[in-house]
Amino acid sequence: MSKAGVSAVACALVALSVSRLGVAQTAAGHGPNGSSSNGYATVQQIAPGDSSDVVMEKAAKVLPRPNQTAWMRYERTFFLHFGPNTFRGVEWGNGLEDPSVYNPTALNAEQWVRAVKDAGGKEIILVCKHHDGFVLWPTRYTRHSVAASPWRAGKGDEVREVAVAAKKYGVKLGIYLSPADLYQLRTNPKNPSGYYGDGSEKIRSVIPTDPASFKSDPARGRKPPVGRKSYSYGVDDYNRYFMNQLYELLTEYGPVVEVWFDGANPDPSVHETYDYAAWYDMIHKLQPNAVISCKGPDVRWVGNEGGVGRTTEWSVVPLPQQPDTFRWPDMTARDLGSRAKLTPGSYLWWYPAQVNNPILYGWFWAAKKRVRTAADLVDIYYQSVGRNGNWLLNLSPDTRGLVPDDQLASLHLATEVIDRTFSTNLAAGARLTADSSAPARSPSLALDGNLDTWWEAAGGHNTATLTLKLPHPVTFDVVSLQEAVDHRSQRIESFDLDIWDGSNWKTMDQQTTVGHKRLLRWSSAVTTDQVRIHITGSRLEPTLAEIGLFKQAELMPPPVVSDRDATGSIRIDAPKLLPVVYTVDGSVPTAKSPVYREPVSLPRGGELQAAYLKPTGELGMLATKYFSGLSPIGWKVVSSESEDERHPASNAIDGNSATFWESSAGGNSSSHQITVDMGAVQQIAGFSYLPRQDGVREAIVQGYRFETSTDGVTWKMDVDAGRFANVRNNPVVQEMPFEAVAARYFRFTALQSSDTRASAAEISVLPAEQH
Ligand code: FUL
Repeated sequence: MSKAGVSAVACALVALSVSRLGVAQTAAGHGPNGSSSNGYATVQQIAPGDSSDVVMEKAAKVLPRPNQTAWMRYERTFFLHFGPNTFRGVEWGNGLEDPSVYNPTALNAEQWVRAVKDAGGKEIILVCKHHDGFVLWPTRYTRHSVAASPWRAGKGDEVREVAVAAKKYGVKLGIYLSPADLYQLRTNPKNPSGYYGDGSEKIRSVIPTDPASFKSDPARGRKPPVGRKSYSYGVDDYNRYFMNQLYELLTEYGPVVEVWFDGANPDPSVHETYDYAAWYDMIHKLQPNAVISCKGPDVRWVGNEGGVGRTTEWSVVPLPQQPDTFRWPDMTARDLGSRAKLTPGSYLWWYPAQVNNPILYGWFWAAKKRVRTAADLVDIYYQSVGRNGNWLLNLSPDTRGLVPDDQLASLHLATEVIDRTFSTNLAAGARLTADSSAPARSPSLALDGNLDTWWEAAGGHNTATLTLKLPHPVTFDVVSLQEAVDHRSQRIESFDLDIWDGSNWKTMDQQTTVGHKRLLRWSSAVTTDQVRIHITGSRLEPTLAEIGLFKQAELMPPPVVSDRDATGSIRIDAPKLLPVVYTVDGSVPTAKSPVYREPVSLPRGGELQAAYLKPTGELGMLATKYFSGLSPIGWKVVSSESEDERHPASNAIDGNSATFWESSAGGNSSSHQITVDMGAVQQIAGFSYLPRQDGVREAIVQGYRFETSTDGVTWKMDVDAGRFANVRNNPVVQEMPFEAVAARYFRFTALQSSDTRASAAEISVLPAEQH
């Protein structure tokens, strides 16, 4: 943010005092909504008698809080998941891990941070402790940390190495500290004195606590680092443990811009109450500029891990109660902030979306996990940054402690496409006019490259028409719009984008919200010398801080690989009149790979990779698609415990990932079952489960049993009480290997799911020779 911007925001908030959550409250004498004299505030409450105009004005005058303004402009940020799970090839650990598993041979935090920097990343959020409870810095409060591992002979500090590298490369540091902690779980046989859920009383505790008297006398502190203070909270053992770790992270590693609290918990059988209010309070004292994300007041999880923001994405969100006492549940509904949601009594709060997604099909590296293609990453950029969200892309170092080349290659190519696309704003030099403008808010301010100056419609005008006249016709396929959110909140509710075709205006796109950034991306470019932005709905006078027209970088897009049909065939759609080369053995295609002529048959599973072959001999962008397990050729469902009439059991073996089986509601929630006859005996060594792919998180199976039989009468238990880790948040295909068996029938039982029903888009088996 430019200096001008900081002072403008500061001015808007002058005379406001900031409470625990950074809620701007007015000096004595002002109303309960924390509104300043011009009505702007960081929280507004809708009163029962408010007219719809008043509601709209309040919503349009909710400003980001000071710690959020810089964050919103980072746009591209990175996560880094690395820890015991990396060495065990799992997504979720169990708390039984021996610290000796953590033993990277070549860990190089500079390599991680350089990857972030080269990809235009402004921030790296490091997982400092995941759900397994292993601590990646030498904490004073448990031996279960890097200090007990062979890495750097127990002298290593992963957090320090990342913090030092981040500072060197000018990348901001964020921390992820998992509230769920399986090592500390009261029931963990490896740690019988675990704190999590130990039923201890809340007692006055000084943070930082003296580790020697952590249990016996927590009112005894240890000396805080120079320039830091001690704080006192009434907390139980686990919260004291957690806060001491937070304290270490927030006082010993330099500035921290984001603290990420995950809501996930692999073992909810043991209950622990998190003292969020105390955690937030201490964060505000130690790192007042940090945003608190996910289970916190400043940054909202977008609701999926697939990299998809809403096309209507409001950063102003109504809360049912005061932000100070709210517990920040996941907000996954489609509509979070439209007019219909702004009901009396709600508190309106700046709560922008963060789109987190892994570059692998999972958060931790494992040899088998595939990398998203550059084309996927570019799509995700448009679906996150381009939809008023920040993108949080995860990198996964392998067991060496290095981000592998395949992740770097994909990221590098995606970055090149994004950076080249946005390097030239084709609207520069154009003349922008508007049918109305507020004093000193002329349209030219939307073309000056400065987000802190903006065009604003004249008072009383909630619609507007802006016309961009270009000195010459330009060819573009991306339009970028940005509102002056740091100064005027988010207001635009709907707009049309028109181009002049020489004799008429032609509407190219109709969309809803804009916010910090909205990107329109078209499948074919248009050429024109006049563009019109028609703002058809706005909560108050609309603003635009910047407008851009861009042409997507001319890299050859990937061809489109179809689903595998029930007979095992896959088509490649290649609208460009160029040959397509492909492979099915996991290798990247080259100019010498087979040329696609007819559907490819992969009845036993595998990966298809394809790219256009240009006349120069170079390849275009890669499409890759993985097909799990055997095709269901000749399979049939023998029985299913129940099925919803719209989602029959046969959908689970139809080779179509878009349809799914769903058991009917009200059945026995722990035994929804499906039995399949594969028609002939096969050697199999595992099964795969593809969760429903429609974005709905209900009825996704989390715990299962898998049995096989050669005759449908005698059954062999292959896996009892198995679990899919993190499948609800990240519903990608789950492959569960087991010892090879001969089977003609299989029976899949859902032992636990995300509600009383069970569902499956596809269930298949893994042929034995693959393993
Ligand atoms: C989820 C976790 O369970 C995953 O393991 C990962 O850390 C992701 C960012 O959040 O909720």
